[in-house]
Amino acid sequence: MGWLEVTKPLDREEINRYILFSHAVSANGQRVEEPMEIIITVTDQNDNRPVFTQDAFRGSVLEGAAPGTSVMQVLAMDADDAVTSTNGIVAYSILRQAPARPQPHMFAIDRSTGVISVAAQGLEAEAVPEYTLEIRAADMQGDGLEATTTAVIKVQAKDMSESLNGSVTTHVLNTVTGLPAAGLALRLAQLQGPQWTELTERVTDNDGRCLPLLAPGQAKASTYKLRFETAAYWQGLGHTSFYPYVEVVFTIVDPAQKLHVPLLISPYSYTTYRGS
Ligand SMILES: [Ca+2]
Ligand SMILES: [Ca+2]
Repeated sequence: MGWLEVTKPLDREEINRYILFSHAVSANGQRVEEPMEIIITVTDQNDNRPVFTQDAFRGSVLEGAAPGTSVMQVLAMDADDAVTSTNGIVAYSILRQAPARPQPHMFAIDRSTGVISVAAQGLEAEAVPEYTLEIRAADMQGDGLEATTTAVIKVQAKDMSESLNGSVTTHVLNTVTGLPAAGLALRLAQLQGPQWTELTERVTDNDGRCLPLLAPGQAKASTYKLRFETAAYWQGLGHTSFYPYVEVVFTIVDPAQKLHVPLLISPYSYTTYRGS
């Protein structure tokens, strides 16, 4: 019987396997058997913490992106064994989101891949142009040594100024709450001779917006009337309104331009202006 002893510390990350050839000899030095191969596998110790491949990761997302949309990926390497142990298996999590608006969990991260995706609705470039996430990576599938990094996510505005030339759009804001007015019906009509001809009918969405009343290229040099059913909207909220409806009459001179006609309403007042 013979004992093998290590003469200095072994590091799996340096050499993970030793192959020894040994043979037994008799007391007088005679070979008594053929050489034998001994394989020694160095069992891993978790002596390496995960290391992010970048100090900060940068990504971007289009505002209004739906939950589930992939945004970016972070990556941490771990030199330890990830095959026969969990010492090198990294798990990711989000520690903090700044700012925590409109709510603190706008993003989610895939534990094993580090892919960051949108978790909630409400990404708006005007409100929050950039988020900073503090990301944690920990080995042993999240229970071991850890490292942190930041992921900076830019929220890109939907720039429709080019594509909406020759269109008419609106949005409605409730000035009592300061929030978009949702579920408000409106209609666009065009003056043709002495008659108003109705062109489109819309209902505002949760952002107080709706599809363009006139699609790009549809506007004509003409007079239009936008009618907002404000009383029905206020009744739906349990209020009475001084104005049964609001009509905004405007003239388009240059049909190539983009025209935005917002309405700001309370039960007792309304404001409109020419936007673009
Ligand atoms: Ca190790
Ligand atoms: Ca490790």
